[in-house]
Formats: sequence, structure tokens, C-alpha cells
Amino acid sequence: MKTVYTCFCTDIIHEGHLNIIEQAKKLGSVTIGALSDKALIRYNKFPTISQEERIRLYTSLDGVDRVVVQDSMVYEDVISSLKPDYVLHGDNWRNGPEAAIRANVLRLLEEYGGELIEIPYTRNENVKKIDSQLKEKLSMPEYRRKRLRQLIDMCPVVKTIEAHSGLTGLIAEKTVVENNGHLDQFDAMWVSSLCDSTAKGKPDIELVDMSSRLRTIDDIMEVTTKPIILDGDTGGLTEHFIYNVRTLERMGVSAVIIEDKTGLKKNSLFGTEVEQTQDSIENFCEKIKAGKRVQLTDDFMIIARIESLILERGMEDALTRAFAYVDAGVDGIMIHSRRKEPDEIFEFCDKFREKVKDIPIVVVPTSYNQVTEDELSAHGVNIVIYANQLTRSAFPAMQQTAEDILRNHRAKEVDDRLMSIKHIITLIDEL
Ligand code: SPV
Ligand code: MG
Repeated sequence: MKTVYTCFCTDIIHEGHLNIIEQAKKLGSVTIGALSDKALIRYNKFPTISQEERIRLYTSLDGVDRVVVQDSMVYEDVISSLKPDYVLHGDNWRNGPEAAIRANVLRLLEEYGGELIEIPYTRNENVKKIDSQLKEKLSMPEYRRKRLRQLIDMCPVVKTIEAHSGLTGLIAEKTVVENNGHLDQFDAMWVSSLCDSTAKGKPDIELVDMSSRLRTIDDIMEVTTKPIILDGDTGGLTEHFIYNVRTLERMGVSAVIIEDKTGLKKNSLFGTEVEQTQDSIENFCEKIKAGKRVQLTDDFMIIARIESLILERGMEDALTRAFAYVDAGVDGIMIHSRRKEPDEIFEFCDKFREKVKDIPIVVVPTSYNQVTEDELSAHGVNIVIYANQLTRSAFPAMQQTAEDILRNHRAKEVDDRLMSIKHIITLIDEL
């Protein structure tokens, strides 16, 4: 009997999947690959049910003889171990980032005479509705909130990009690239105080108040499903912070990062060029404890950001604070630096990890931007935040366009660098 292989990456079975099984059955014995959690996350399809539940779901389907786990979007391992006569797939992977995966499957099959069979992708109202229901589920507060902790457990590094509007949220949500046959995407969003303030034309000094920050978060939440980490600045007065923790938790924000500064906060990238005051360890620990006390779920995270290296108070001070904040019950430590080299970040992480294994470390490699995610991960980092690059790339592009229109008294000269009208009107999903 011939063997047929097809890979599923879904939490809900609809008629499109049943059609694939129907066609597969006609060709031979059917093996379904259940894409692992790790691979699903990398592929921008965060699971809403566990890997075991997906395996049970696929096994229960009529016509399925066997279910195996496929641990990567690349079919290399599964094809070389199963050597199926046929691989079945919907024809929707011919274009876009998945085309490289398809090309690789064709190459693998050619090596031993296997065949790829493509079935027209089922597009109808029912399938569309199921897809959007899944997306809706992921955007609900109870799913979104816990997703950051799930990602920390499942990913070597949680790749986080800044978002400050619905539009930047969409970029964080939807950008997928193909890289050496693998697909890559961002895992989470950082609602930066710098970029949120800049987008409003205001300085980054806690001038944009919490109501306005919550409005930004809501705009982003409206159009995305990925988890949100809020840059909570200093957290403000403890008496206010506790109310904000409750609000953020209820909205479905996954984490707030508060920095150990007090008084008029200025952006850390100014370093010691401006006057900034670090909070005392005692006060800051009280703020952390108060926040943890009012939190209602186990999902939400309060992360302490240490400014000792920014303020040039030294490594010992940074580590002393880190251990004190851990003792106060914090869920993660962010260590910030504005050096050009990552050495002090590596040193901090290595020394912190000697003592504390299980508290996530967050970093923001803005000034030491040559460092790779792999290098940071090797030093025990869990979350990498690209904190302002979207804003910094958009601003010069917009400014140049404005200048060129003024110079030419018309818009023709800028046209070839603009997104097409056709593209911009399809950027936003219609309901
Ligand atoms: C932000 O993005 O607002 C931050 C990170 O706080 S930094 O600007 O590097 O201080
Ligand atoms: Mg900030």
C-alpha cells in the first residue's frame, strides 16, 4: 500500500482539512503530521489547544491511520524518516514566504521519487469564519495575557518589537519572513514610552498619562493577538501603580516593566547627560510587592528594570538590586545599558544566572545593536526588545517625502517609494 503524508497546523478541523484527508485516503494509508508547539509559534500560528489535544483531535478523524509530530516547518526530518510516496498540501503555499518550504519539499521528494500533490485550497465563508474565530479567541484577554509566559517557556528568545498604534501593531502581528527555509516573525509587542510619546509629539517624561497609554494599548489590541509588554516608566506612585496593575491585567496586557527611577523620569538613552534619580532599593521593593499583592491572575508579570548601568552606578549595584527585586517577588528583570558593546550586559546576565536560574531576563539592544538573539540567549536572556526601530525608520521616510513634495510642488517625484494605493487599502482586514 502507498503512503501519504500531510501536515496540519490547526486547532479546528474544517471542511478544507476533511477534503485533504478524503483525497489522501484515495491514494493510500494516511499519516498526519501535527506541527509541534515550537514550530507553530515560529510559524505565527500560536496554538489555542495543547500539542497533545491536537494529536488526539487529528487521530480521531475518519481516514487517519497515524499521527506523528512534525517538529519544524521544514519537512527535512519527517520526509527522510517516513519517505512517503505522496505529500499532500493545499495549493496556497505557492506564493509568499511558504514558497521556499514548498521548494524544499519538492527537492526532498525528488531524491527518492516521491510526489507532491496539491489540492485547491478551500475558500468559503465557513472556513473564513472559523479562521477569524480562532483569531478572535487569541485576542481575548485571558488568552493574550498568559501568552507571554507560555512563549518564555517555549521559545529560546521572545522577539519583541515596538508598537504605538494600530498600524505598527499590524506590522508586529503580520510581518513574516522566510530565512533559510524557516519562517520568522515577532512574538510580542513593546508599548514603548519613548515611541508612544514621540507619536504624540511629546517628550518621554511621563507626560503622556496612563489614560492615554491605555488608549494606545486598546488601539493595538483591536487589531492584533500577540502579547503586550507595557513600558510602565517608573510605575508612578505606588498608590496609583496598584490600580494600573489591575487595569492592565483586566485588559489582557501580559507584563508591565517599571524602572527603578523616581522624580522626573527622562529617557534612559540620555544616560548621565541629564539629571535622573534612582529610587532606593527599599522603596522600589515596596512598589513591586504592592503590585504583586493586588494582581488577580498568575499570568500577569511585573518586571523590574534596573537603571544602575545607565546611571553609571556599577555592576555591583545592578546585581544587588536585581537580587533584592527577585526577593521582593518580581517576575522578571530588565537590565538596560547604553554602551556600544554588549560586554556589561553579558557580565550582568552571567552573574545573575549564577544565582537565579528561573527569573526571565529582558534586554533592549538599542546601542549595542550588533549583538544577535542567539548570543543574548546563550547568556541567559529570555526576552529581546527592539524598542524604537519602527519609529526611527518611519520618521526619516516621512520627513523626506514631505521635503520632496515641498521642493517639487507636486507628488510625482516621491511616488516610486510609496506603498501602492491598492496595497494600502487591503492592509486592513475587512470583517
Ligand atoms: C522605551 O522604549 O521607551 C524605553 C527603552 O524605555 S529606552 O528608550 O531605551 O529607554
Ligand atoms: Mg521608556
